[in-house]
Amino acid sequence: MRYHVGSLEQEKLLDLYKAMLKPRMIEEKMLILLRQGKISKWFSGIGQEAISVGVTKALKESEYILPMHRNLGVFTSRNIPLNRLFAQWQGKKSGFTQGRDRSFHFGTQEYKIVGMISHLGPQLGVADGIALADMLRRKKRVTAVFTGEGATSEGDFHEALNVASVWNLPVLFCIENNGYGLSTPTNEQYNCEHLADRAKGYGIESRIIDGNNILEVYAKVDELCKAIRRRPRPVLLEFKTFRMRGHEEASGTKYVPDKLMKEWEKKDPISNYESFLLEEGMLTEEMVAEIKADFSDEINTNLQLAFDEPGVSSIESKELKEVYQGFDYQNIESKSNQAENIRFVDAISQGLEQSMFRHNELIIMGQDVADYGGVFKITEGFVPKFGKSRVRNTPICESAIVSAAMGLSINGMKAVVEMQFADFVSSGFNPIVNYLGKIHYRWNEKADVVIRMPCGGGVGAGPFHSQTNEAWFTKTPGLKVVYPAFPYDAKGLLNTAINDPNPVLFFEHKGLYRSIKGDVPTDYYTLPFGKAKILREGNSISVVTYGAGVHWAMETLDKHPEIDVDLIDLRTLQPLDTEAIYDSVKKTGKLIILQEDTLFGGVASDISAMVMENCFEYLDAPVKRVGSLETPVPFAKSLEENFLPKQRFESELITLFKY
Ligand SMILES: Cc1ncc(C[n+]2csc(CCOP(=O)(O)OP(=O)(O)O)c2C)c(N)n1
Repeated sequence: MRYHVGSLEQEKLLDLYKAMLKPRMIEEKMLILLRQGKISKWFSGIGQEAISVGVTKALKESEYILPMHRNLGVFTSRNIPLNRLFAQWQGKKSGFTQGRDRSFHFGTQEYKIVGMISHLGPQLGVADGIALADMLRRKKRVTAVFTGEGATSEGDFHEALNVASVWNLPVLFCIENNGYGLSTPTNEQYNCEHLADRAKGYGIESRIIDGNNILEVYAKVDELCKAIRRRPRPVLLEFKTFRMRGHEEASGTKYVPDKLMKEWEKKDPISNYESFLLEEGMLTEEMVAEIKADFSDEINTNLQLAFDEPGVSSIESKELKEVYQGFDYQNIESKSNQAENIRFVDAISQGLEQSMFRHNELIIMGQDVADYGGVFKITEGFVPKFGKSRVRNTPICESAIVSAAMGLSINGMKAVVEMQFADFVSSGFNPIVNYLGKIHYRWNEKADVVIRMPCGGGVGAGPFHSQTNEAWFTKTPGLKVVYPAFPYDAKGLLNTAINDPNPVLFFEHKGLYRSIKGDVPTDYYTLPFGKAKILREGNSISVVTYGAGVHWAMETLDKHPEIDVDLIDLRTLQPLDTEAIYDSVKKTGKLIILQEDTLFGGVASDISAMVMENCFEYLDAPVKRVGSLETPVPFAKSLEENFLPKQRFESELITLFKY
């Protein structure tokens, strides 16, 4: 292996050596502990240390780095105290996730490290968002993100590179091409010569770097970082290297030809570099022994600290509480008494606009949201007021954009993402439920993101533009779900959603956009989450519903003045105002829940179950759920009418009344 020292001083050369040796020695220790059953899984980065170390050392400490599962060298090069790392791997409290997530699945703002989720790809879009925040604040910084060659096959890789290119974001995309993705060799993973060649297709620069040569890694990345800080832009790096151990220790390397192993053994980044330094007289055998003895002491001392720490115990209330970031809701009332009678769509637009004035670091992202104003015209006229850097048109890549919103939040900004139609959220589902929804519980980081969801049927739009998919999200701890039915609620709740540092799915029924009007205060105001609204009061039945269901219920009830009901509009589904529901049921003794969504596994089912569990003695009739037919949303008017639950609600209401 050839080493070009260039202008690097001896001190730096030795520093790089030590920085590679430390993770190697930690790993060797971990492999022993693994065999002794003292730690669980281990994903080895042995043989790949030059990449983690070279990249981290080229970055400034203020620059974010997003490592994967083989990048121990990133963590050690950022000088994370070893006892905390060891505690993390043992699921202990002084780790970074309080025993809630394993291995390298954590981040730390203190060290500007944002660890992976198991799904690999979303990391890349998160890096885009972090870099976007730096760019918008005119901070000349680089964000570095890692991926294996296997994960480059995920859509997230393509989306993230494309977004970075279109927005010219200062991201260093680092592919560690180590020959295998689990057992899959590169020729079954991709069909081009070099992954670096793909950069051309995205219109970005790339380099191929010998990932086993620390001086090549460090020098090239350092030079690139300086260039990117001067002139922000994305760059794709392909580090050629090899995975010397199994995917994880238990899975072995049987499928790797011996010849390959032997070839790469000779290219070991540490032994080669050590020999070079010895030959050059910059290192002596005594120094090597001394460095190793010091590291060995450090590792053993810190391991002991971690082993001595008691295991975590589950305090249920704490576990539940920390799924969400604490939010000190401020009730803000409209300053003036002025109100206007406006449409649902206008109320949302107004809330969004006033929030943009209120939060200078709030960014709106979505397809066609800039000059075009979004397909529903909610952001019409925003560009002249806030500029295109804050009202951002995105390519069609929901996953990367949700991930980028996550990145904006990590870097201290706020984001509102407009799904063009709620149906398309399925293309961004993974980062919502796995990244945004879980991040606070995992490592105490907020996801200050609102996802606006134009949803719902009755508009003759067929299976892919009509769904109301709130139950995909109410199921996932960590997300908040808001579903207003009136302009007043829509504006106030949207403002709160934007203030709340937790991820909020904000459902806006398209059918209500232009059909429902109401008096809405002209000024900014907020409304609390978790407070249902009692729209009508009566004694014979409790009707619980939300969204378009509220209007269907009102229409139906208007036809039947003989049925006096409590009509409850839930307004938010997570948190859910169970108290309002229980209080009403205890009074009326009968409950019917109306939802637009298909019935099975929906919100109505859970409310029904909760009422059975908590108010059984008060019930005078079985709880009734009414929802859409268990089919996709059909297109033809007659089919859709029968699909939707409005008519069934009327007959079920009468039946329940007579029960
Ligand atoms: C979305 C997703 N699919 C599959 C897996 C299972 N899995 C975890 S790592 C891995 C291989 C990754 O290969 P590569 O990206 O090359 O990284 P390497 O492990 O080689 O460093 C697979 C298949 C996963 N974690 N996430």
